[in-house]
Amino acid sequence: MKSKGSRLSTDCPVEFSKIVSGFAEEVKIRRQSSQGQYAVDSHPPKSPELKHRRQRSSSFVNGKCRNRDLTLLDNKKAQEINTNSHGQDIGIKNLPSQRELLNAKNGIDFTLMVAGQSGLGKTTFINSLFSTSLIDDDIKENKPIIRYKSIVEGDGTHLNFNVIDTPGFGNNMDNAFTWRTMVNYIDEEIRSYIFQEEQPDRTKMVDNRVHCCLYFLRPSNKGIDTLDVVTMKKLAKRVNLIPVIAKSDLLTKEELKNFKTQVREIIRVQDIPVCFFFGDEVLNATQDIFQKYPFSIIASNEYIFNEKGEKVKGRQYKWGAVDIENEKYCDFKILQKTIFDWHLIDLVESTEDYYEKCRSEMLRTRLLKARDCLTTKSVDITEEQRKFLEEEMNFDEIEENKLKNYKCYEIINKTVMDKVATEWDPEFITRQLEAKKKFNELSNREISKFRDWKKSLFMEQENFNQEIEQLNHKLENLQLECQDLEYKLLIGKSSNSHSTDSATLVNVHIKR
Ligand SMILES: Nc1nc2c(ncn2[C@@H]2O[C@H](COP(=O)(O)OP(=O)(O)OP(=O)(O)O)[C@@H](O)[C@H]2O)c(=O)[nH]1
Ligand SMILES: [Mg+2]
Repeated sequence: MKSKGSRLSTDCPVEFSKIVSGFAEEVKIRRQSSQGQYAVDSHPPKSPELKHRRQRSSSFVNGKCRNRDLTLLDNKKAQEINTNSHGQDIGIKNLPSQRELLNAKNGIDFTLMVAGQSGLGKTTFINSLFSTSLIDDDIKENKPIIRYKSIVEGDGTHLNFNVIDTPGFGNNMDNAFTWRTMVNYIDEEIRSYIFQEEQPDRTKMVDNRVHCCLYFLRPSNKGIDTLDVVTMKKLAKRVNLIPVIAKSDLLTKEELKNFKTQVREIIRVQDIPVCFFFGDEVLNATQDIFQKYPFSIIASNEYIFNEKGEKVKGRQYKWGAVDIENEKYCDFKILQKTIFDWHLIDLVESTEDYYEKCRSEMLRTRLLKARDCLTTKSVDITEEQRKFLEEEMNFDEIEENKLKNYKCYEIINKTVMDKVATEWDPEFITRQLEAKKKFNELSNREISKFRDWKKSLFMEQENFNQEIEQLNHKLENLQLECQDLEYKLLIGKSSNSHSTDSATLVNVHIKR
């Protein structure tokens, strides 16, 4: 694993991992209750190390790290931009420190999702991270997705930390589409942020975009469930996914090693991208994640005494105890540092890049929808407006239009264009597909019912026809019998009377 010192330029200036773990005493974790109020868990400072950390300045704006920006400016360049063409100071020397203050004031928004099948210790892990019951498992809300908000304060800045828990995942009888809830949630938060940015008042913007998803895998020696493979595939395209092996204390050292290799192989073969959004510029600096995953973790909310007699978070067994923060036994501490110390900024910035792509795609789609409306004439606009759009707008090079794009929004009513956002909404599409599936099932059922019905009608008709034929046959026989009888009767009569002429008799017989 890379040492922290080797990648100072992208390191998070505040060691949030120490702050979030209960052993950094300066911690203030404010949990947001369902009523929107914050409860404060505060720990008075004890360690002298905190003094040192307090002196380290911290600065972020929209997830940008001060250190990273400053390394871009060498001294000469800084001198140049501080002075005008006559070499006079133009007063922007203090810009970095002003920016630092501003950044520290804004804090940093970070959202972590924990996903994976039920009972693998997601909730326990989050509570172990914070050494406090951030997630209250006694309050059982019957929801597939629950967001917990907290503010972690320290070193003159703060972390607006959100945890997305996904309780009960994979507990249904049919789990074929259970991943949809998480995927929809992630997509929806992106859309919601785009929508917020378009509002006139952007001071109250809430950033719930998911920056990282820890996917918990069941410890086993039989590979990964199909449900996990499918879910990871879907999530990995939308969020920085980091697979972790849950409850790794249930495997022996050898089993764990083999399982890690198996997981890496499955992930490679199935083409599941880990931390998909990391761009080329941070790929080298983030190699530790790619070399280390899947992180093996043991979670616990209990405290034990280690061999040195120190009180530590750990699990007690009949045969002994495990300190979960000891890197000899699991990667809990390394994962905590990876997320909060070493790659917090990378996770936030890379998500920002993904967001930019989504935003640009969505706005582009709106303009193309406007072109469709124009060509299909499905929107009511004046001749003058149509002329403007047809002559002035270049739909092939949207960027070239600059402010004309805005005019296009104005002319083709935004609601018309927003329709496409709904139409492209994965939830809408899924529901539409479901409705279509249901409709097809229903119509297939009715069609087969109708076929059975038709078949039985045909059979009945066949039976009737046969009956009719038999009756006709009987009738014919009866008629013949009648004729014979009548004939016999006439013969008998004629032999008795001799008077009736035989011609009439024959005539009657022929008529019959
Ligand atoms: N052996 C072992 N048990 C663990 C570990 N982590 C959690 N557990 C136990 O596993 C059980 C389930 O843990 P939870 O944290 O509730 O699991 P979850 O993933 O949140 O489950 P759902 O909320 O149902 O999705 C609890 O009894 C935990 O004490 C671990 O690392 N090792
Ligand atoms: Mg849980």
